[in-house]
Amino acid sequence: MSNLSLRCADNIRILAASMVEKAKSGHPGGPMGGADFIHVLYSEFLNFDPTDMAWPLRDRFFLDAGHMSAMLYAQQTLLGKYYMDDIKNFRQWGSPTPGHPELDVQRGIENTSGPLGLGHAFGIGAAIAERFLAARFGETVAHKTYLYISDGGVQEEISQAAGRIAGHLGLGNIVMFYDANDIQLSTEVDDVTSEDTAKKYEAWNWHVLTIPGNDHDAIRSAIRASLAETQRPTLIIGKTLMGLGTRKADGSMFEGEVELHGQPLTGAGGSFEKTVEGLGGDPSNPFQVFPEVAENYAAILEQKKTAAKKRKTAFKSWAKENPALAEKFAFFKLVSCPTSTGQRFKPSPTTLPATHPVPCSATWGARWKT
Ligand SMILES: Cc1ncc(C[n+]2csc(CCOP(=O)(O)OP(=O)(O)O)c2C)c(N)n1
Ligand SMILES: [Mg+2]
Repeated sequence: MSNLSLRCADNIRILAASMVEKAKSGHPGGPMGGADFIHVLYSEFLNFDPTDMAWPLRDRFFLDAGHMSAMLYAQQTLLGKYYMDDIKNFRQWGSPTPGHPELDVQRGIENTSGPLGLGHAFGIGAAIAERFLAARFGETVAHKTYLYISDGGVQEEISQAAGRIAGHLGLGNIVMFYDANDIQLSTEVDDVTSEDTAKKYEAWNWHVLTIPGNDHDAIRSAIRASLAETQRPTLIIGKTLMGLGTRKADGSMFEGEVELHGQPLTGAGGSFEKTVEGLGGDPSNPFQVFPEVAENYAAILEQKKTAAKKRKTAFKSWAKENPALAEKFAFFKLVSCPTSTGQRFKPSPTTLPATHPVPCSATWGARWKT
């Protein structure tokens, strides 16, 4: 695993822990353990256009574990979608960073989450919709759907219904990462269940891989193997470490502890200062993006834009050659679910309060100056 890749994940860990510490509430342990997966996914695999976040052909990322919002906000901050002030105001009334995420496509938040299992079901539904469109318009409109779930989520009953139908339909467009840190809320997973999650999903016709979930190379290989599997959904069981990088006041490690689930590191028995220091940050100014991480993400954003532009050009050629289908696709793109009165409506772009503008890509780099 490269030092730069790890440095990016450590930056996410520091920002997530800092948000919770400043808010004096939230969930630092899950985000610190999941930082490796989310960084590798967003930087190397997820296709989207940073200048056009609602682009219909973008890949989707559905977070099931809403309590891990700090991880997603930290990731989207590196991608230029939050100002540093936004994440400094984590969990504050009226801020765009509520404790559990709320739909905000312009900032890369594809679903509202909090009730465990719901993100699993949203993701499967979206993947079915994607296959529905691909069946009518061809693979030119295809994209991937990524899901992120945790111990509590895979146990929820709604997840069984969603997982079963995804396997039955052979939704090869799904890649779900399971953050298996063996801890859930106030207990160890073994204390409440002895279910074999791998076998359960295999029985539903899923392609299941088990990997060390904090190892960047293992994550890369698993995502590649998932993308190569087109006939079944993939579950990547990532054995992660809750609160990776957390230290105690004497500098010794304090990882994998149940207490790290839902309170600031300090309250849990760790030391915020020692943790930030150990992860290579500055405890007196922890809300920072390291220069090399900023440089890396600036290059990543350029790559995403270039790749999206290429895809958009290909789509335009397809639309020119298939005008009737293109017109129909535009219709599908514009309509949403029927309302209770049976009328169809056009979804408007997510409405954002004027006081919380989304950073625009032209000002990327200036957005952290607060
Ligand atoms: C449907 C539902 N029931 C209960 C909760 C309360 N809850 C929040 S997090 C959690 C479990 C956390 O365990 P895990 O998903 O493994 O997250 P980790 O502790 O590893 O961060 C529970 C039960 C919830 N969010 N949704
Ligand atoms: Mg867990």
